[in-house]
Amino acid sequence: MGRVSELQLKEAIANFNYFGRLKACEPFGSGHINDTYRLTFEIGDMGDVYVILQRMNREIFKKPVELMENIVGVTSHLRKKIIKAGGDPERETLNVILAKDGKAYYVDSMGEYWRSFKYITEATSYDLVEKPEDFYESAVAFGHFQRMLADYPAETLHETIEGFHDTKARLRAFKEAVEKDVCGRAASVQKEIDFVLSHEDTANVFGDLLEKGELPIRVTHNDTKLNNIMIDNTTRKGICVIDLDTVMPGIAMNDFGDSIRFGASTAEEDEQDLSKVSCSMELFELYVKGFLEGCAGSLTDKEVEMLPMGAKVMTYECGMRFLADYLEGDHYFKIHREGHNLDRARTQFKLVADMESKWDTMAEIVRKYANA
Ligand code: ADP
Ligand code: GN1
Ligand code: MG
Repeated sequence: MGRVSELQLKEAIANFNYFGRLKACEPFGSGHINDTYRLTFEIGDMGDVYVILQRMNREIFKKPVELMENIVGVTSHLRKKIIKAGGDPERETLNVILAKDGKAYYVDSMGEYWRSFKYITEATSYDLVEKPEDFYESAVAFGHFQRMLADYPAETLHETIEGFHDTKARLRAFKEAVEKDVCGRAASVQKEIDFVLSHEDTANVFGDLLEKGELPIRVTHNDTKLNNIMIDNTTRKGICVIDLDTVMPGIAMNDFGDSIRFGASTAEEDEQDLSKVSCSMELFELYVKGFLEGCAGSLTDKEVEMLPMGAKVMTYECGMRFLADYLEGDHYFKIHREGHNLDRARTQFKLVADMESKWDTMAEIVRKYANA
């Protein structure tokens, strides 16, 4: 896929329904998947307007047209609900800006897909929790997001990444990466590989429960990390859930768990000093409280009971994905330094081990709010 060239960027900008004079164009955010830019347009005397422009990752998203169909469908659904509830649909959901030909995407002359969104103003996406209350608010918003999509026709959603949170399949792919060892890196990370292999039971938990019919399938976000939510700078509420590429049928515990893995960690996802990495029980508790409030009684007893497991499974799965990518030559997640994916994998395994040592506390916290 390669880097975005200036020419390619210019071509994309020229083909969306933008007005005004382009004043600035800068790479934006810290997502690992798409190439995101923030553009600034000056619109006469009305001042500056920002928009988000993204080149979609075509190696990861093989069916970009279907993916955008999902996003248009989901955001239209959310928009109606937000209006009905008296909210602001310009800030509380993503809004797609159409290309000049009326499509929700633009295909450039290199065959790459681009899309654009209105910019959520006066809000911030965080890579680390700055104020614990923000994490609580993000939980309410992610829970509420899931609830707003409870009546979305799931059968109309395309699977944008096959088996995205099929942890069993992820483990099979991991083993293959170890076996092939295309970069000759496996021997140097044997300790991490052993960690993954010794947790096979963690990979099987949800697949087994699903097979037994013990868990409901819902429309879920599937990528609920803290930097995929915009926190309002003034009210500090979780104003808008973004990054809707993986909204698909899934299980509630994964949305809960992915947030814990990223946001309840005491360090950033790529921290190299592992002594700084642990799962904060204070943040875990805030998230449990907020998520259950946001879901507003829609979860079954089994789902609630399995929330801590969601945290462990998502953290384990993500660590395994980072390590597999390291072994395969870093082609999936964007890296910014040598060994970046290995550092990320290590923080995840440290978190899994930490969660295991705090297992009883996590279960107790969940019980406390389940019965509240
Ligand atoms: P990726 O899949 O690469 O993570 P995202 O869609 O999450 O891509 O976008 C990357 C970052 O860009 C986000 O974490 C957020 O900081 C910023 N961003 C994305 N969409 C918007 C938006 N509509 N308004 C403001 N910021 C946004
Ligand atoms: C990716 O797109 P982004 O950066 O928000 C990834 C998630 C991982 C996460 C790890 C489509 O999320 O699954 O959990 O990185 N998204 C995709 O930080 O693979
Ligand atoms: Mg993102």
